[in-house]
Amino acid sequence: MSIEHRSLWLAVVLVLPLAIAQAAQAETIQVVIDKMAFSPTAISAKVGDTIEWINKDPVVHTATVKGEWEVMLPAKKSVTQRLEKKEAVDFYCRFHPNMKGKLTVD
Ligand SMILES: [Cu+2]
Repeated sequence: MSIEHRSLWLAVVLVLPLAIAQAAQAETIQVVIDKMAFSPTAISAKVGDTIEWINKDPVVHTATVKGEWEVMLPAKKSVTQRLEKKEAVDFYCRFHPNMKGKLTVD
């Protein structure tokens, strides 16, 4: 086996499984907004995961954590948000404050 082939083989054996393992760890969590409600209302995630907010309603919503952050959710659109830090927060829609949920990022 030539040196080039050997290093290629090492890359496949050593690096590829690591890359696959890391990709498998970060998840995308779908949260659907339909008929003025978040679903699910309790979201459990890990740092590095992504939330895909899917707004099926014909009106704009937000996912707002008071004093922290806000994601605008345009009508009939999806928005992704990468979770960068650990937190346990209540979120709501600024325009329809009765729309609520809880997000826990570990
Ligand atoms: Cu709303």
